[in-house]
Amino acid sequence: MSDQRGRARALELVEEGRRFLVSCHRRPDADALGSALGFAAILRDLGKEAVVWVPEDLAENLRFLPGEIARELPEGSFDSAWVMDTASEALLPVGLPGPELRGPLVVVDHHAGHDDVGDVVLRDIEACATGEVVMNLAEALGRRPVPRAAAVPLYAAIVADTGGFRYSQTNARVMRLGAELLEQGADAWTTAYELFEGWRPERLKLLSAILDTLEVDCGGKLAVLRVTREMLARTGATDEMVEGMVNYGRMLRGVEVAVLFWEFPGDSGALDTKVSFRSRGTVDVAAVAALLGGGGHRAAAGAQLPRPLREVEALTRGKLRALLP
Ligand SMILES: [Mn+2]
Repeated sequence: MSDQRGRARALELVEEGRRFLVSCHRRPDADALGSALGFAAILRDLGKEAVVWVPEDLAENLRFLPGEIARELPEGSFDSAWVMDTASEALLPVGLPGPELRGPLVVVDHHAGHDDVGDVVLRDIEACATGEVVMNLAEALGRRPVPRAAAVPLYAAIVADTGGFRYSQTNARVMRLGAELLEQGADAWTTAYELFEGWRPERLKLLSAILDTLEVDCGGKLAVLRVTREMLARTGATDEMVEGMVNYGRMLRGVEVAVLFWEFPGDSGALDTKVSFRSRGTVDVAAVAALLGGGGHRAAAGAQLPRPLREVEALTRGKLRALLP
């Protein structure tokens, strides 16, 4: 089901506006940042001024994405502010200016679980990526095929969220979007290498340490992995390198759900626990994550709790055992 309530208003805001602030959720991934860069390129193609603003360090594997990104919020006001791939108020960029400076806040998204964030919401939960929602918006704005400057970031957005055109939302429509972006200048191997390969030795050593923690539960249907601060210190790996490690649990034949418990520095100075879920599709892990105060998609979701790893693990495994008898 699509949420098209905001579509007419979003198109109006593009047509009426002159200067746009474009951003994405905290700790951006390729869909979030690629959608922001791609949308900004489409706005510029329409003769508008677009500022892409991301007030934090970018993960190393996103640095190949073309387009200028402001770390500091530029001077002046905006006619509207657009935040990509965001379903929750808590994930809005830190320091997002108030309505008097930024204008209406437009949220562009494809997550099923969400709160009421955004004055205008453009959400399509059937889209494979927010990048696809941006391409549909481009179509309504008469900008298809998308301008060449938008092709690399939007291709990265779709490749990342479909796991390289592998996950269940991959279909003929999604492949046609990919084909258009390749025709407009994206490169398949460069993108795949930057997003999925190009690892540092510390990351491979971290993977080895994580695999050592593997436990299989629920008659082979649940794979459990862990990351502690000690493992990160021992291997020299960074938190950023943990991204995607949960996928290794799902690779096991017979596993329906993989879960990774990750000690993560919390706001209070104590350690939080992040929980990452992956499902093969039969179990809705977004619903499990929601029980822990998190969210996400049916097959990929997460949560973060201000409690020690062992406690969060016991709580989570209890909930998963009820779903995986
Ligand atoms: Mn996404």
